[in-house]
Amino acid sequence: MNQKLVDAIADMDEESALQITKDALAVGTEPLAILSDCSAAMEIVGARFEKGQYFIPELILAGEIMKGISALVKPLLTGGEMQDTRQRPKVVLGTVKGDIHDIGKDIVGFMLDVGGFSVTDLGVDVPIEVFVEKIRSVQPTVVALSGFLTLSYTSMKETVDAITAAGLRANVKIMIGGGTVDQQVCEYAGADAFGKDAMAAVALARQWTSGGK
Ligand code: B12
Repeated sequence: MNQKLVDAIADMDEESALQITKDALAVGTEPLAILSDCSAAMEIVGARFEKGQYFIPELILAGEIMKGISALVKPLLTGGEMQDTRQRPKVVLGTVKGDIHDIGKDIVGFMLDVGGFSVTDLGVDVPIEVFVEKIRSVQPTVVALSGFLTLSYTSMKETVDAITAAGLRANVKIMIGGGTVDQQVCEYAGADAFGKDAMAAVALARQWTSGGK
């Protein structure tokens, strides 16, 4: 772990966090190791928020720092031979209704993209009917639902129920993830699997399709 990077993010020092990331990438640090440091730092930010040491502005700033770091890391992950996008297995991804957290979702999205999938990202606070409409039009093999709030568990369940009611459940595999989502939430929501991080999302998508890289 790069403790300096973790501390810079956790202490809201955006300039240092970006500089440390640039320096680390320049000396060949694994981009995934940087993302893992980011997750560790966000844990600290979340804990400080819970203790009342940080407030919403800090959460927003932490989100901005994460996005800045992601932008530096992403080009290094997308290098290499890419498949023709038309042949890629399709994934429809979004943060469920009522939830606007998108940092984890975006990481999942770009890891799937790099992993050889064609990702349709519906954004955040995605209404249930939008998931249903997009599954109908895009015809993905995989649906990925992200959520970081406890109330998102209900949105996940309602989204899966609506997909079933629309007669589309048999056509898709559904994975969920984000925050405290676990196997229990997966069973409650009626999804097929939960993934703890973006690597798990890629592994599941590969398992469910013969595609990917
Ligand atoms: C940054 C942040 C925000 C930012 C979000 C900015 C953004 N653009 O996303 C802002 C300020 C907007 C925000 C708002 C709120 N937040 Co907030 N937020 C956070 C914080 C600090 C970090 C979340 C994050 O981005 N982590 C970084 C990513 C990279 O995390 P990660 O988990 O490692 O991501 C991986 C996995 O989750 C997984 N994954 C993610 N999605 C998916 C999907 C699939 C399919 C799979 C397989 C895997 C997967 O892959 C990711 C990459 O490896 C967390 C604390 C925490 N520790 O999580 C609180 C936290 C999630 N927020 C919380 C709260 C309470 C709120 C607010 C309600 C605060 C308020 N009073 O207004 C609002 C809610 C707004 C809303 N309607 O959504 C609580 C949730 C508590 C709960 N159980 O419901 C937390 C846990 C903080 C806390 N400890 O109290 N927040």
